[in-house]
Amino acid sequence: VCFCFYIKSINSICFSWLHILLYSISRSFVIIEQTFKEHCQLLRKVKFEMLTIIIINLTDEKDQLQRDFDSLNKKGPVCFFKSTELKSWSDSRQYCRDRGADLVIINTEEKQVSLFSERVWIGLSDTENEGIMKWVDNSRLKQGFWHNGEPNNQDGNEDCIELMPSNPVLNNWNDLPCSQEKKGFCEK
Ligand SMILES: [Ca+2]
Ligand SMILES: [Ca+2]
Repeated sequence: VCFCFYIKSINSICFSWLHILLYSISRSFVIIEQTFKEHCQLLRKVKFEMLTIIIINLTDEKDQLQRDFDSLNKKGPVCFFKSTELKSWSDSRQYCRDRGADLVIINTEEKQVSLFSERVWIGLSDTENEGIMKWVDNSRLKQGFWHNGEPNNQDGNEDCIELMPSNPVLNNWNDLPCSQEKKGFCEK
């Protein structure tokens, strides 16, 4: 009887332990599953936010490209050419205007290129007010690509601007007397 009782007790203890073990394992699975779900949700949220940022950036970029495209279409293709005769700044400007163009306006670094090998008039001057440089469309100069020491308004008589291609491309403007004769850098 004693022996049987002992066996029954052992069985009972083993069963209880087994029950606890199974419960622990199933509980662990539940926790793992829950943690996995939370991680997935977090990843989905982060991915969604990143995609939203990318979409916003791409939309901004698309809008900017559309604006640039519209602006180019409005202006049409830009064409540069050089006058064929040596003339004063005003006469060079007239030469350009007679051909549906004007002296060039260089308001970006991209346009500050040396297309020609000789010195040419550009569409910039301070004839109206000394020291206040204006383009031929009456806009004020914002960024200049001056040669060292220029503009110096030498002898108080230098109001028209030339481009000197033999100098570094971002430092080759000089003011000169408007009556000097040069070819004009025209933009159509
Ligand atoms: Ca001047
Ligand atoms: Ca000068």
